[in-house]
Amino acid sequence: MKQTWRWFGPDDQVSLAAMLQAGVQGVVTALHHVPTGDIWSPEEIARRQRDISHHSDGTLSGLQWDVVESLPVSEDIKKQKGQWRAHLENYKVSLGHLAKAGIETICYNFMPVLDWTRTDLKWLVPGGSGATCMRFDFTDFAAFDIFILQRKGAEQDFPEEVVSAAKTRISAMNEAAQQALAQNIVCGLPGAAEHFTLEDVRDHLAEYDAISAQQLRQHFIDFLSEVVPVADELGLRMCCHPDDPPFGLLGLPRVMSTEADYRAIVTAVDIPANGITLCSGSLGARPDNDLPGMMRRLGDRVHFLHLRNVIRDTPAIGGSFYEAEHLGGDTDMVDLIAAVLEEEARRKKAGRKDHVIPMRPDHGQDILDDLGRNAQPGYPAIGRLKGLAELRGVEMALSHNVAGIAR
Ligand code: DNO
Repeated sequence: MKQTWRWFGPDDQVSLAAMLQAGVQGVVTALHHVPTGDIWSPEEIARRQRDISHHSDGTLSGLQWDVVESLPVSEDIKKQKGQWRAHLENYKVSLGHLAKAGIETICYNFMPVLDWTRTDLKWLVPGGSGATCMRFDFTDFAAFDIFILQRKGAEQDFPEEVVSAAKTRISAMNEAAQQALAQNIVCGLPGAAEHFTLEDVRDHLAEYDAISAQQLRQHFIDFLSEVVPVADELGLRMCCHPDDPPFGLLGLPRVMSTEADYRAIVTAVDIPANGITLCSGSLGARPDNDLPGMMRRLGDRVHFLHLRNVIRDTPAIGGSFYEAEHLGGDTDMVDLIAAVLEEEARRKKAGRKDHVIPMRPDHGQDILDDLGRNAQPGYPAIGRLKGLAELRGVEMALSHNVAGIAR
């Protein structure tokens, strides 16, 4: 695996030097300032590449931009309305510019309206260490949906006991707590392409009333049919990030939550450039997603890995979970990494030039000096460094001859 790291650009509180100290080999970033749907110009791409290859004092960092996360797909493309055809053309032009700049791996998602969703950004990790992490609490989410957003029909989307727990929860929250909850959910977490108000969310939801999951999947396939042949021609690898969390929210359609969803998409446009971001943390929030198995069965198309773990409160689909230590959650990370190494060995044998798969330690708990640093939620320096070090250790141990995996 190539050990990469998400960096939000020069304003990121985590410096290039810190990344090098963590042993990072490559960078994952995006032009977050370019509005979704616009073209990424060669100048802006080159400027960001320079931000990565040079420290602020002008000396070389030895790092390069390996993966785009994300080249966002506009709401218009997802809904096939408004400017969607122009956005599609712009997307292809941006791909051309990225290819010219030598960046080959392009991550994106096809989640309607909201990118990743959490209710709590600083939840105390159980055990009393004082570390914090991100959490998705189903009752809080129901409280938001039913009582703050006041979405029509929301109450019918939750089991009765969750509705009544949400009622109790909301009445115990003061105005500030309610605002903080809404902020966490709709405001757009780091990397999200859009930052919405409650009103914006209501407007978007109304537009999705007429779009079924089947139709959204068709829009997705239409997008891929246009974009993937271009990517293929340019020598790029596209990789779709799963829904996070991988179950329905706000009555919206979801089409990238399960192995079956992934299979439908990769076979609909059956060329290698149409690939997957295997995000073990997002997918792992559902007990029926078998991550090592998915890697073994879909590995051929996995162009990018997000390695992260969660602990689920319940075995039900669509419940609460929190972000655990990288080796400590419900996904068997050692088995998953073994599956990755098997895939890399297969690719190497087949002579594929992409036999080293870029991986980033996804998210991290806030520990030690992270507490109080106020870096981007989910993207602390030390919590991620710890995750990366652990993942690297697993890879090294499994790759060692004594473990019997010939690479
Ligand atoms: C969260 C991220 C996501 C991801 C996008 C990809 O931490 O994994 O925001 O970048 O969904 O388009």
